Amino acid sequence: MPYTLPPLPYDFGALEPYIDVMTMEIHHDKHHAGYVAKLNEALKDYPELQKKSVDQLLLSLDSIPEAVRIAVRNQGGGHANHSMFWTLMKKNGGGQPQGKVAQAIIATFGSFDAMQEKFNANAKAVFGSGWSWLSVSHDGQLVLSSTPNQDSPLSKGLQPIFGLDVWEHAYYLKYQNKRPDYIAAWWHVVNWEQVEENYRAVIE
Ligand code: MN3
Repeated sequence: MPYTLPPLPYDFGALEPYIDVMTMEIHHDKHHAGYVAKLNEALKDYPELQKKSVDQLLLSLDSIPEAVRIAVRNQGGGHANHSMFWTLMKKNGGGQPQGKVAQAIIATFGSFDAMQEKFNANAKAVFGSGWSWLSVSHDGQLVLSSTPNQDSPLSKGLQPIFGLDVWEHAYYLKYQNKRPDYIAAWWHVVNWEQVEENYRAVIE
């Protein structure tokens, strides 16, 4: 199978108490695995598409045959988004960013707190399921946005460096209807070294 589920880079319980162990197990082993399986199933008769990375597929959705375009958008988006999401968290994470991404955040939004406030507002405002993102545009600018469902910023010409899953499956077992509490807790597990690496990979 061309697309595979990346292993979680830490134990299922590593993000406790902010993200509970059962949520992590189901989220990774069932939800993310499901996106991978359905993407492989959708592209089984498209060997040329299978040669592309999932990010490459999402960069040019218009060029994907119509018969599988929605599957690539949803299942491929789910695969790409979650593959990044796991790496954006770690045990004993949180705090504030350092390095170039921190400088860019201050230059763009005025302060880390101002960025965080807008990011959180976008996350809370997602109606139904979706994501809040910090991305880099083609001209190197940081951009905050949200996407519905599993849509990737890549399909909008943005390179995501940082994003939060606000689907209910990401938080419902522990936080139920209290999405704002989940959003607030999540900042305690952010892996800022990875965000810095993602930012440098785009701008350098
Ligand atoms: Mn999810």
